[in-house]
Amino acid sequence: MTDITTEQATAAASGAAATEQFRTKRRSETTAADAARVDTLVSELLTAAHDIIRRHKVTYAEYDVLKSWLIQVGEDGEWPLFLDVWLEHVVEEVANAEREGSKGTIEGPYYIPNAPSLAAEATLPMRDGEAGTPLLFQGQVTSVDGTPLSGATVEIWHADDDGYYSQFAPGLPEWNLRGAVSADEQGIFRIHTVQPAPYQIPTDGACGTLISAAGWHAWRPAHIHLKVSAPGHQLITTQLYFKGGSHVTDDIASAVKPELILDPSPAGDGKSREVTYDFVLDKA
Ligand code: MBD
Ligand code: FE
Repeated sequence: MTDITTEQATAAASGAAATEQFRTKRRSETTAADAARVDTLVSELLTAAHDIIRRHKVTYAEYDVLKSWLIQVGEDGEWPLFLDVWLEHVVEEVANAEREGSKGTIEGPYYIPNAPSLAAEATLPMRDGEAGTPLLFQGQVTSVDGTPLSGATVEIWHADDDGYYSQFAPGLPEWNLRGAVSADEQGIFRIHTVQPAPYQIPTDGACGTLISAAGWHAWRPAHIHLKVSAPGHQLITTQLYFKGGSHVTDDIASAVKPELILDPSPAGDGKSREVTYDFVLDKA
């Protein structure tokens, strides 16, 4: 074993990586907002905080705890984690309220663009003997009118059997369990991977401190992240979960929807599982 594989995953290291990723991937339309909008949104947020302070007679001791905690979120690089776990689901709900095709859900902090390109039937990059039940995830990408979408891309990323994401935990190959699959002329894809494990958000950083101080749990159900796109269509960012899995009904990030739950069946070989899930994209 090399040094790097024995290194522990820490909140601060994954927080720093998530902060860095965000700086490079940030949606460009979000760069400008007009002053009136900033005034409205920030004023209402502050008024809501003022009301809470009055209603609950917040003390100076509590105010100081809040201040130190906010400072710690920044020092641990956990703003991406905090925001994606506790706010993003409502941003997603508002953004995609009018969509007719497949459901989306939050992106979370661990997407990396430009993953290796893979053929329509492919195995995700993984280590020899990668732990976890082998899973064949297959389906077809169509338009809302039913047309199969040739030229569709299925970007996929997920945690390993220990709940770790490549590039956010030490010791994993760079693109482990990440890929950009080009579907065939019929929009069909067949992706061979392993089932991810439930994900526990880091407990040793500021988000972990909040979770234990509030008596919450730190878990997300096992999930596969996807971005599905095709020419002339709206990109869908989504996640898929597993029926009966731990925390499917109490996701810390509130990102589960009934339409997003897979129920894989045993494959013919007796040791793997397979599931079909089709994506329907709205026109651009
Ligand atoms: C994750 O894997 C995730 O998907 C989200 C939304 C937040 C933290 C970790
Ligand atoms: Fe995730």
